[in-house]
Order: sequence, then structure tokens, then C-alpha cells
Amino acid sequence: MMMPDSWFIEEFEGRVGALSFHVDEVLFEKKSMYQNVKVVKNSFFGNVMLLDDLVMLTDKDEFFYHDMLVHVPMACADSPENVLIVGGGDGGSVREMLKHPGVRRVVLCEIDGMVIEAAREFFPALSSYLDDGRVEVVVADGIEYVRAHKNEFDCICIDSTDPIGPAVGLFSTEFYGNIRDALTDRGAMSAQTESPAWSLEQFSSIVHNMRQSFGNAYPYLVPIPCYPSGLWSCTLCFKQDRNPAEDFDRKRTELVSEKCRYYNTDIHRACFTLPNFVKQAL
Ligand code: AG3
Repeated sequence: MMMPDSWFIEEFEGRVGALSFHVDEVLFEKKSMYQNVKVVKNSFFGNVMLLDDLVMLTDKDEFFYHDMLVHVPMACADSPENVLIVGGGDGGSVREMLKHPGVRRVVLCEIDGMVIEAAREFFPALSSYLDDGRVEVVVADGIEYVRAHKNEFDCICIDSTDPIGPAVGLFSTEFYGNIRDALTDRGAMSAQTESPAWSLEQFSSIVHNMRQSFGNAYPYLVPIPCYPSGLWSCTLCFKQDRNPAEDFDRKRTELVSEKCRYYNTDIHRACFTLPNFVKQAL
């Protein structure tokens, strides 16, 4: 919601509070077939992308999210070559995938071409990775795409918005089952799974759905300053279960994390350590 004095507010469920920041300028606003796509400018955060008035990314701190969504499953997947991102039309997750030397093909399946269009104009550094020769951009429904691909991807990252509107189906047991089938045997998947601090029930029901489909699910935490509460989660699942905090490619992690601003080997091992209130909710 925009207030007359140019403050953006992302309301928390039940209108009990909000995340807010100053809008210096509205750079882009259009309704796509799926959602309202907006980019605003803030002197501290840089450009900020909003989908249906939810903060997706800011120039300033997108690396917290993209590092953790991508490198945690990539470190656990066996020599990933062929990888898929569902959503993520801004290109941030693609950039991180390309840091892994063995990656030969990155498919980005984004439902909303307008997200890509807005990113090309207002997040040029991120979206330039979409033009890399290893990247295949598919503008299509991720649900359909995943259903049609079996045993193909070594790593899949679900870089989605919240479970509302076009993204609801990206949190269902059926979709997770299809993700499992689209993975190769030693493959791993990750998804953003909301805030355990302020959406604990939503978080635990998503993790529950994943457990139903995969038989395993490892939530991990990441601070994301520009999302409500600042405390966020992603969850990792395997086609073949293993211990993610120990069974990962340390050599590749060391190499890749030299190019990261958030992720490193210590973070990888520590991020699965959960506070009591989160453990109890699971
Ligand atoms: N994906 C959005 C994560 C959820 C944010 N939720 C919120 N602000 N309520 C980010 C896409 C970046 N590639």
C-alpha cells in the first residue's frame, strides 16, 4: 500500500503491523496477467521489487537470500550440471547457480514475463545473467514444467513469492512430489519457506508438505533484512536422504564462497541449527 507521504508499507497478516520504507520514486508499475509488478527507488536500499505489494528483493540485500536459496542445495547435490529455478525472473538465483564451475545448463522457469521485463530495466546487473550461454529462459507455469520433466535436474530451487495468488500451487504436496520426480537420484531441492518468526504456522505446514512428498525436509535459517520480521527460512529436501550439515562438497563450497558475500562453509554447517521454538513447531 502507498501512503500519501510516499512510504511503502508491507502489511503483516491481520493488519497488526507493517514493514515500511521510504519511496523516493516509483520507477515501474504495471499489472500483469498474474500480479501487480512494481519497482521503487529508495536511497538506502536501491531499487526494490514488489509483487502484489510484497517485497521481493532490494539491490542492497538480495545477496542474503540468493546465496542461501542456491548454494545450500547446490553444495549438497552431487556434481550438479543441469539445474532448474522455478520463479526467480529477476536473475539473482541464476547468477548464483553460474558460480558453480560444473554447471552446464540452468533453466529458469518464470510464469510472469513482466517480472523479467522489469528486472531487465531496473536490475540490469542481476538480469544480465539470463543472457549467459548456459541459461535457458522459459516463460511458463513452473507447475506444468516440473510435471513434464522426470529425472532431469541435479538441483531445483523454488524462488517463489508467498503462498498466495499464482504461487499457491508451488507449496503443495503434489508439486513437491513432482519436484522429487524431476530430480536425478542424488539431487537436492530448496525453496523459500517464509518467516518462522511471524508466520510459524505457515512455515511448519509447508515443511510438513515437503516431508510428506520427500520423506525428509531440512529447514534452515537466513536473516533477510528486507522481509517481514527479518528472520526467514528456506528448506532443503533430498530425493535420497542424507545429513545436509555434514554431507556436502566442502571443496566446491570453499571455492564458490570466495565469490559470495553471505554464504560460506561455516554458515552452511550452522544454518541447520534451529532455535527451540522452531524445532517445537516442526
Ligand atoms: N522471493 C520472495 C520471497 C518471499 C518474500 N515475502 C514477503 N516479502 N512477504 C524473492 C524473489 C527474489 N528472487
